[in-house]
Amino acid sequence: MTTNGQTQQFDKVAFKAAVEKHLTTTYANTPATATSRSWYLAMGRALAEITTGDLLETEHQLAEEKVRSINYLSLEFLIGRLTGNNLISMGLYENVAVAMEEMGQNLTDLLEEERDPALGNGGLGRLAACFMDSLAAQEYPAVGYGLHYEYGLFRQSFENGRQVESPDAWRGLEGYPWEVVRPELNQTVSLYGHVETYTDENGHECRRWVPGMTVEGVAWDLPIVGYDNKSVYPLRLWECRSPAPFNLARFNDGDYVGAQYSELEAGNVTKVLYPNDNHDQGKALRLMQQYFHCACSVADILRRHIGAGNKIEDLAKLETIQLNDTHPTIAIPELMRVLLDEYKLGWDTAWAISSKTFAYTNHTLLPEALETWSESLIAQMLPRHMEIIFEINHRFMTLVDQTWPGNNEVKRKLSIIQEGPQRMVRMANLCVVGTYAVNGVAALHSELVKRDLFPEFNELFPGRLTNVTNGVTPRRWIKYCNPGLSALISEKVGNDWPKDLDKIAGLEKFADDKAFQKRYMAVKKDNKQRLADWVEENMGIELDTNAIFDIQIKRLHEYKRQHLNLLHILSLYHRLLNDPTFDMHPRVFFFGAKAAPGYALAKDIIFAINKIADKVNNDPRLGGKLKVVFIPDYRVSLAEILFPAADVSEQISTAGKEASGTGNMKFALNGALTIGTMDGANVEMREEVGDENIFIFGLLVDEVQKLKEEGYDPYRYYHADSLLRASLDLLETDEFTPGYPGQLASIRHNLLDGGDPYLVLADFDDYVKTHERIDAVYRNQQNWARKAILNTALMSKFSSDRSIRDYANNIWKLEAVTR
Ligand code: F55
Repeated sequence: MTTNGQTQQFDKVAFKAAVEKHLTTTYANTPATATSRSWYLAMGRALAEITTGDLLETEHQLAEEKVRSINYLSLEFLIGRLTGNNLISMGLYENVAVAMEEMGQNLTDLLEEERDPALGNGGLGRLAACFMDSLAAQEYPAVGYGLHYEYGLFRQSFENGRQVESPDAWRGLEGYPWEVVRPELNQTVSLYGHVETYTDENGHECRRWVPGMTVEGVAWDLPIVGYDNKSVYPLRLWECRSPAPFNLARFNDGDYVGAQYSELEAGNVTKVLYPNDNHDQGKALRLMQQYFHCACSVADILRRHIGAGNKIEDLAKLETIQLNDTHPTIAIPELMRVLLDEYKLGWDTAWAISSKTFAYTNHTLLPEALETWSESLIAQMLPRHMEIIFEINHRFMTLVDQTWPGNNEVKRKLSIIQEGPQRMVRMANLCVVGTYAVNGVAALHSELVKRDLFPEFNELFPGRLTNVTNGVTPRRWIKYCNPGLSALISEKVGNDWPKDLDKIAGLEKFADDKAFQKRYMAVKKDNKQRLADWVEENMGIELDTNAIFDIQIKRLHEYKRQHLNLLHILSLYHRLLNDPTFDMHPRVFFFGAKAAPGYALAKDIIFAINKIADKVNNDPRLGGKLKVVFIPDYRVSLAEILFPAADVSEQISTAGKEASGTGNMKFALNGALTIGTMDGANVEMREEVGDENIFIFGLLVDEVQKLKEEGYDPYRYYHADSLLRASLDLLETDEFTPGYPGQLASIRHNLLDGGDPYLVLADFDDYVKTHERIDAVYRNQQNWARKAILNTALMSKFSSDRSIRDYANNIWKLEAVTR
């Protein structure tokens, strides 16, 4: 691992002493008897001493200089392990490796002791983590605000092929070494109760919230370390604690005890991350999480703002708040409440401040993922907020009426309140009305947000709806996870590429260089071996690294179409066994995916993949040409092994459904070739790498819409395509579930009689043929190497540093501040 030019001052003797001190006094061990885990913890604490100091100094400097900051509000930050990454950012990787070696410890082994903090579901949470890394790397003043879940995303295991979930106590018994509790930042959060009218000292009639109960918000800071600079920003995670004994007494009084509290103990609010991605469940405890997160974060932003000697009227000048999807939307009425009821500002003043402070990122068009909350639930839990939402909507409806006089249709469509048997609050509409910028996450997605989701809003607020294409951090997703490739890149283009990814374009001129191709492919081979070793050790499956490693890793969802991949595997199985003329280069298909615990079909797809894997991997008739590996408990630390080892990246969502994708970018940066639809960021990746260096297939967005309008009939494809028919029919037999035919039939049933909502059958034939092209190209290793190199070389657009600069320049109007 190469070091940065400008490393932290490192005093090895002092560092070793700090590690030993933590080993003995914090973890009650001796160097002679300590386990690797204790050594890892002690090392983590010693490093955190450095970053905590830098964090406080950065905080102090930014407050003194009264600079503009971004506050990134997200219910999820899927940060992954911090130790290795922070060592790289601090420029201390090699120094610390030597120091630990002198104490008889191997750094690589110690890093394996860290559990992944899995405080997110998937792409949305991981994006937030990449963004924090890029904010710090470029020194854009920032605070990340999230929740301190006691349990992160569930751990996944398989029992007889079926997903089993277990709790993820990511902090262990000892606590997480990188976090520091900040008791002086505690907040009190109110819930329930009622709203009353009172007369203030000037004789004005005012409204105020009389809460029914309060809970305590405790701040935990994690350090986000700027790569090769001295800035450290906080990722501030709020933990909910039961009210103090004083409140408990009120609670027990009887006055405040309503049926509504019974199941909602304060200690439960931040117990667990909700495991749904792209699906809104509407649970009361989830709304409470959202409000708790927003109330603590808004209060902390105001504490910083006022505490630094600024006027409330200047809030939008100095602070901007980015809402990561609609999950923190309740921050808008919360800020309004504080400005109106606590700072006593008039509505127009308060609204001018609030609507110039917030911006919103949309991550999905899927109707089932667009959040709504029932009016009755909000009115019960947050009565004053419901009043404020009604007032926002009332004023907004007046504006709509001025623009489209008498048009009730458009009013119904745009209203924040959805009428019906029970009135619902549409959080996305509230966001569009209450923010100064709304962005989608890839060019295609942002166009669809304007064209299909919010066309009238786009007319009403011209310029408010924009695009910021997602990106990923090159520090974690190349430098840290792929040291072999990193060394090769540095040799050719110098050491600056991790903070200036445009430099990586310097590789382009080596794409045809035979010697370079060899070395590039040798790195790939090593990375495939690393993955193969992991699979052998953890799953007992032996793999040949000469095979094509074909990988699909992402949440399990119908729209992502893992079952299209599976049907292709079944088609290969069928051909290998039934068509003597059929030949293929050996392939290993890897999957990694968690299914939301309540998502039955997604779980059935996992079961089917596991069952098919069992059979295929042990069937001598296949001559070792086909292997299927479902990696259990897919998570960031496994992603770090998988992305560098891929030859082929599966990005096969139905066109128009995947907002962006970010795994697609990680694969291509690490030299995998994409097979993908014209969806999300795939479209822009094709623009960058050129059509010859990506395998595009399938229906386009407009073709999908047209086919659906005409009346899509999956049976048409079933009857017309014998390979498809044979593949689908295998699911009805007991080929993969001996003695139990029909165990995999739900997938076939969904695709045929269930109407195939994501057009799997319509794209099957093109998908199979495109895989045949991949097979042919792979046989020419020079040609393959050339394409792979060009993928790495031409992907610099997809650095999250560029995404953050886009936000900073076009939305936040934010300047970097160096320390
Ligand atoms: C989590 C919770 C809820 Cl309630 C809804 C959605 C999610 C979630 O995890 N969404 C998610 O991951 N969305 C993804 O965001 C990525 C980053 O923008 C995109 O790349 C990806 O296309 C999108 O599906």
